[in-house]
Amino acid sequence: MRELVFLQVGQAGNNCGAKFWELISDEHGLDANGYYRGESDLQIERMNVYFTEAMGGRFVPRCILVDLDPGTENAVQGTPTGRLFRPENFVMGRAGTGNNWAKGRYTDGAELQASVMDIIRKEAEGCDWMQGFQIIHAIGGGCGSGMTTGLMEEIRGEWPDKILNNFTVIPSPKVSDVVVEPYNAIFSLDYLIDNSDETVILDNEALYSICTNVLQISSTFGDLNHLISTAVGGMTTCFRFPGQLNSDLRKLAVNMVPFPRVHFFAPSFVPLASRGNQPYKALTVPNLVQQMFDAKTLMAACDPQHGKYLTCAAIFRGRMSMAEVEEMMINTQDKNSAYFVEWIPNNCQTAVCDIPPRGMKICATFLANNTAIQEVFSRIQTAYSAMLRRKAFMHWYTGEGMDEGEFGSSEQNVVDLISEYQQYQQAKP
Ligand SMILES: Nc1nc2c(ncn2[C@@H]2O[C@H](COP(=O)(O)OP(=O)(O)OP(=O)(O)O)[C@@H](O)[C@H]2O)c(=O)[nH]1
Ligand SMILES: [Mg+2]
Repeated sequence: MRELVFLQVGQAGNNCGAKFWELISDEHGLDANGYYRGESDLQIERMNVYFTEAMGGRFVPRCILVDLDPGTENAVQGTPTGRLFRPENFVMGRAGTGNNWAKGRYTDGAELQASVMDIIRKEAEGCDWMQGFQIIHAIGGGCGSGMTTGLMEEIRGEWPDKILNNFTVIPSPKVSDVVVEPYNAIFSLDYLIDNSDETVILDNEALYSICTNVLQISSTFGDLNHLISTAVGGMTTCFRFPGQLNSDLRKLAVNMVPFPRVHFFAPSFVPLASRGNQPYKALTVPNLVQQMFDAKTLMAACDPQHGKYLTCAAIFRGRMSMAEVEEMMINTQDKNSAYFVEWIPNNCQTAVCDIPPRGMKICATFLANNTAIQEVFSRIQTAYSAMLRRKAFMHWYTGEGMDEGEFGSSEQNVVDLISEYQQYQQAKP
């Protein structure tokens, strides 16, 4: 079995992670205590990818829950699936970092790292043939950002050949008013560029627009996290259910990542729907394809029409004609060929999984490796550079032992990545 080890770090990581486990435990037929009550062998066939079968036939998420803020443990335990998690897999500190990346990376977070690694090792040893790690976290605060980078460094050292896949929540002033978020985000991006194999961008700025402009609902964390869980659930469909295409992290990486640093994917999930409110309109495959390529549904604040698709993957779910799906996808690419780089032929992968999520007939998840993602990085870097010019708030970081030089080198790495995207966007065959 190709098992995954899942980590959720910080407040956002744990909130979104809890929603993800709620969604997949339901899709795989588990009740609130982790007992299988499903009706199809397909639900159970790949259960081991995310769950370990414990004594008495109970399925336990292979998940480690980390936060420096001790309140998170209760918050997760209060969710509908709170009892699923192994109590020993909660690692909590004494207090949050107060949005300080350096505390998560070098001081408070570093102190807790050894206990997290012990649990990760235990989970990894219990695996038959682990494929890699998934980490869900935000990079605007201090713990999910700084502590995650520390953990990734240790994981890389111990399992250099395993895939590291991040689900990364990007900060936006529309959702939060913490001024130092661009600092925390750039320090983390610097690290993700060099050490993550696949990073799925979950941009609060885009999620906020989807809620307010498209769905016209409130934009509480609950609303944003619902959208996030649909995308993460959708992307992991091929890992969780039988099928051939992109069926594990490595296959997905091979198809999606043309150059090691260019591994940031913008996801979308269609049809868009708010919590507890499924779309009532009968949908067709052409509807799904049209919405999927629409910038409004993208969970990263960038416009694909400003860039080019290097690669992309679409995962359709529900009963539908494979031939129709293939035809629609090829038509759309032909009509929009100017938006796909010519030098990667067949750069769009399509998979169909018969089983739709609960309450839906058909839906699709789209992952785009599009050069327009540079707009997200530019937005953060512009805010970062304005503050750095005056060395504003720098003392909070140097006070935790961070070197002033790191401010410049982190920014440079992100600036370089932006120009790499630009270069690939303009490259001719
Ligand atoms: N989408 C989403 N974003 C969140 C959520 N909670 C916090 N955020 C965002 O995440 C960033 C802050 O990260 P947190 O996860 O709260 O911080 P942390 O990792 O717990 O770190 P500290 O509390 O600073 O130690 C900000 O940009 C918030 O707007 C959430 O539940 N969902
Ligand atoms: Mg916190």
